[in-house]
Amino acid sequence: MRLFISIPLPEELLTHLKELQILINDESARLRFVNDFHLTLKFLGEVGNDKLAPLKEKLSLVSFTPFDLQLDAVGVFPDTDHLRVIWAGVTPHQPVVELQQQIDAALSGLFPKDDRFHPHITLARVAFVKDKVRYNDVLKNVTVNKLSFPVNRFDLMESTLTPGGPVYGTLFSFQAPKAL
Ligand code: 2AM
Repeated sequence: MRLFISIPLPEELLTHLKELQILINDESARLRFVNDFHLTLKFLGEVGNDKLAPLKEKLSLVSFTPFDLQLDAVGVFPDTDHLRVIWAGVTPHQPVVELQQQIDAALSGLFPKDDRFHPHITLARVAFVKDKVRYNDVLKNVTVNKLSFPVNRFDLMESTLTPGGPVYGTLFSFQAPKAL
């Protein structure tokens, strides 16, 4: 099975992320919009059934303090000259990066470490760009509502590839201990 680990997002945020998808849409680029938003912490790829129990056990040992994130400006991967992924940012980076590093450390020996982690919420993947200057301008003019949301859980997700695009399902949730 194809697995990844991500932070689920609250309903109020999803509404605004859908609005952002409308704002980033322009005839200067052909986009493939995602219809299931999440903040990916680690992509695990194809994982054999035999690895599932140790994976779950190691993830259950990850302990983190709940934190708040704020939605931030729209950005692109890899850069404005090569537009492949359009995403919404989050701030601050530090608590998400720390959680990602804890997960990486917990899974060392089972999965390779991620050296480059940049927290983001993918809005769309770019099929092709007709006018790069114009499209970068469109992106620059998108105003993001800097909504705050709590992070107190991460999920082990399964991605099933279908002709209509990937379908995601939650296998297990890992809850942060309740704040005192
Ligand atoms: P992203 O959209 O947040 O960038 C499930 O496939 C998720 O894993 C995707 O949403 C993607 O996160 C992330 N991912 C990271 N590396 C990937 C890869 N090599 N192939 C597919 N998905 C990957």
